[in-house]
Amino acid sequence: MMRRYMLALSALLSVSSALAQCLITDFEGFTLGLNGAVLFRQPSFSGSTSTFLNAPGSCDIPNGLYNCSVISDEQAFSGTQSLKVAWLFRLNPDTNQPYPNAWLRLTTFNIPNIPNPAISFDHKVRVRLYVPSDTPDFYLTLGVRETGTNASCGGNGGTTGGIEWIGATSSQGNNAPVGKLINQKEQWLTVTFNIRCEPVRAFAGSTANGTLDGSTGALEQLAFTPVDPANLGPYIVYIDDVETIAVQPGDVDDNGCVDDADLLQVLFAFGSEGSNPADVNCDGVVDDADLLIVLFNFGTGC
Ligand SMILES: [Ca+2]
Ligand SMILES: [Ca+2]
Ligand SMILES: [Ca+2]
Ligand SMILES: [Ca+2]
Repeated sequence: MMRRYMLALSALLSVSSALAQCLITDFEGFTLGLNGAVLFRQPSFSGSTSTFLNAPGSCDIPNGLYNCSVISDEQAFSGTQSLKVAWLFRLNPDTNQPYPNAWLRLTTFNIPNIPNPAISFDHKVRVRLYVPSDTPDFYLTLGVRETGTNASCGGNGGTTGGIEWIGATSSQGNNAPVGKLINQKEQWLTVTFNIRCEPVRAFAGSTANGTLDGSTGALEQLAFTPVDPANLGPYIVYIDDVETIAVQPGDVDDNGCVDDADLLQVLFAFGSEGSNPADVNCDGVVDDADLLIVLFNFGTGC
């Protein structure tokens, strides 16, 4: 009986390790100045949003050219390097007015280094951001492609299948996703998308239907939607440590240990509705069910 249990357990572990959590990249070890070559393409790459951009071919910020997805050592969450992303929106040349539906689609599509990274939809995707004070506020949304890949985490997850938005509850001007508000400046932020918990909205492709199909796919894109589309920028954002992490029941702050810090987050958020990390059972409200999950798991991982 015990042996059968152990076999079942090891089978389960081997299945889950096929797409185990991972650090997709910390942007270390790449040549400084590489543009549009590591994880995310240049802002101008996607035809979905290039219309909205003042996007020259190159990245030369001192000379006013903002088309950057460059390896930089100006800021770093880990090590000495991160990815510096910079773009500028433009006025609609027909009306001389800002586009009310402006956004930037920053995609991993078949890029030379770390293309279409494979992820499990059962994990969280975590991104670190540093936003300089001059960058206007924006919304960040995660786009995943339903490729059903068998690749290991961070490997090439492919480019077939539809794309769903994770973490957007609405859209601006019809198609610009409104995800997590990013309005804190001059500090490293941790932005976490708990894929199974977040609202899902359809973007594009055959299986894009507002519901996650399958359990694996590719991290296809990040969407940057301006809070005020009339604010053309420039927008500068540093990205570091793009990773997936396991969902550990009761670990609200994702530090690997369920303790009184997690308990306090549930208590402070008690009664609140909508997307909230303290809603550990993902039912849209922070209540005693979440409290019980934290208490039952108290001490785990500590
Ligand atoms: Ca780094
Ligand atoms: Ca779908
Ligand atoms: Ca914790
Ligand atoms: Ca709940």
